Amino acid sequence: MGFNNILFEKDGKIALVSINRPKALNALNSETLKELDVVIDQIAEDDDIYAVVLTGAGEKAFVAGADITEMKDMTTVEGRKFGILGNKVFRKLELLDKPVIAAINGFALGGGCELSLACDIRLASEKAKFGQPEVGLGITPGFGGTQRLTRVVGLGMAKELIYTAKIIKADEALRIGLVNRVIESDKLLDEAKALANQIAANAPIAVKLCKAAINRGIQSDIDTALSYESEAFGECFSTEDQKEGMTAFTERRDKSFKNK
Ligand code: DAK
Repeated sequence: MGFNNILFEKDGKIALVSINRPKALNALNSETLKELDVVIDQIAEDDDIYAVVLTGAGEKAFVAGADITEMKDMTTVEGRKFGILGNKVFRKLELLDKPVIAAINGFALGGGCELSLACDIRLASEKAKFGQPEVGLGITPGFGGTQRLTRVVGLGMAKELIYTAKIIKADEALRIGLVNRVIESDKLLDEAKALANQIAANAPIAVKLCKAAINRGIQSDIDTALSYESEAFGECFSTEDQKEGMTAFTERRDKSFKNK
């Protein structure tokens, strides 16, 4: 399927997805959300993709939020439909069984900040700016901001960002733990791809099980969470890659994982 608002390419074992509406600062309209939904399904079904980099096309924005022009005149029913679609797509991304790295190259506001929060790892360029401006528009964050931001930066910091609607720069995002690191703008994509390739060099099923255990465990009490880890650990022993990883170690040779 061809996309109007998304660029999708494969590079070895990684996929690069770019939200591609630079004239609207990559704002998420319904069509873009639907295309993102399709691309996530394609990635999920492709056994040769081990990790994903998600970024925004153009110089200025990762994603400047949900599309205000489209939302402005929505009826209650349309607004609800739009919210359900966005939440479904963001959750699908969060649950995708491959790690997703957000390469945040500019504005990540509202739904854009929330999109980065549905990714596993956030890398920011020096030009990146973050915020949840929704209350200034008369709405609440609607794509998980009140929940995922709180889990990443903590209660006090999330409340300050959401209640004030202020926009923070990359260095402040790093200080509060919203991003893992800040990178020179022209090196951002290469570093994000290098990180994705570093992940892709490991056993993909083990990485997938780690993602599921972390994501499920963070919402559970410690005993339940540790049981997820035990389950995941046990499951690894049914894979060829576990045999390969350990045999390669004992034979002192390079390993070759097959995603099996
Ligand atoms: N939507 C639509 N168009 C946008 C946009 C957006 N979010 N952000 C920017 N654009 C468009 C601008 O209208 C402009 O288009 P033209 O006028 O050239 O046609 C073009 O992108 C360039 O923008 P600017 O001219 O404004 O560029 P500046 O450098 O001057 O300013 C800016 C950049 C990022 C500071 C500014 O564009 C801005 O403040 N943008 C809006 C940022 C924002 O407020 N984002 C949050 C959107 S609200 C829910 C579900 C979801 C949500 C809420 C509820 N439910 C489930 C209930 C999510 C809400 C949001 O994300």
